[in-house]
Amino acid sequence: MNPILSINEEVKDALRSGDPVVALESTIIAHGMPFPQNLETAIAVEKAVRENGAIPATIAVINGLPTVGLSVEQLEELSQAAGVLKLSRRDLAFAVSQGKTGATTVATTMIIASLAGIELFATGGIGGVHRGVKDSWDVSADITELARTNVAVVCAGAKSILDIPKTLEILETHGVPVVGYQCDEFPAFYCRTSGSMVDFRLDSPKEISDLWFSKKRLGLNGGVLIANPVPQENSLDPEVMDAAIAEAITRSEAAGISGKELTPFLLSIVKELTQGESLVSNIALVLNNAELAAQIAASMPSRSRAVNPSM
Ligand code: PSU
Ligand code: MN
Repeated sequence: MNPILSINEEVKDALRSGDPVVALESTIIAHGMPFPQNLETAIAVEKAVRENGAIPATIAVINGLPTVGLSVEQLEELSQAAGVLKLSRRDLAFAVSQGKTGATTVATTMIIASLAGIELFATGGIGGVHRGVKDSWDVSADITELARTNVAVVCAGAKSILDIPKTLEILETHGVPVVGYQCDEFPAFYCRTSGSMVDFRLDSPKEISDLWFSKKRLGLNGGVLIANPVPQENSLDPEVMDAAIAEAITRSEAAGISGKELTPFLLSIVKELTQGESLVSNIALVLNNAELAAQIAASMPSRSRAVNPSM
């Protein structure tokens, strides 16, 4: 059975001719940033991908149809519509069968990108192992997706709303290589350091695409996580961020928040406590990741780009 996908013509053409394509997620638009910065960023990120030699494909589920390469009208709708679902792997079949509109998380963007034959994906931060996991068992489905789906994900590390050492441990268990781009430490989203080391440091987009190609030739399933630190001029003070995150966790516990609501809740409190500053940093790091993902995609040998035969 062919996957049910809508892929825009430009992306389809690029995939058919083996040109570089970069997938982009939509949870960041619908749930990660306020309007109008979310829409402005979504448009700027697509432009950054183009300027660095690749075709952008923002992904979401629109009225039940997994859509690869959103139009400006669809971006506008996602950026303002109330009631846009947050779709992780668990939620995808429900949304498709019920004709719902939803933003895709890292996990679901990977699934849809992979169905379309896209191998590179840029985001802000991934989900992972939450602090307090021993009681809550809260581990993001992003982790298990990285374990199984063949998409390379460029991120700025993970926010320290997560337990970063445990997140790296479980990535190791699942055999997911964590690459630091021009860095030795795994970055903590707004901050360039986290105290935890990456597995491998690579200093050029070409070396990252070589690693990706080797993984494919070895038949190793799963993703690669590329950690790209926020630009120095946009990084925030780790102490200020730690205090905001500790406060957010305290409030989430007091309010009894759990499950898929937890990440958006923590993100909104951190945003509130750090006011505009964290938003500026967030926008800068997403743009920075889009640029790197496009450079990696553009340095891949064309033959290594998969084209889904069902398209
Ligand atoms: N972390 C961030 N910003 C985000 C997310 C995580 O710093 O926007 C979003 C991403 O879409 C990620 C999702 O895939 O939250 C993870 O949610 P959960 O922890 O419920 O799996
Ligand atoms: Mn969770």
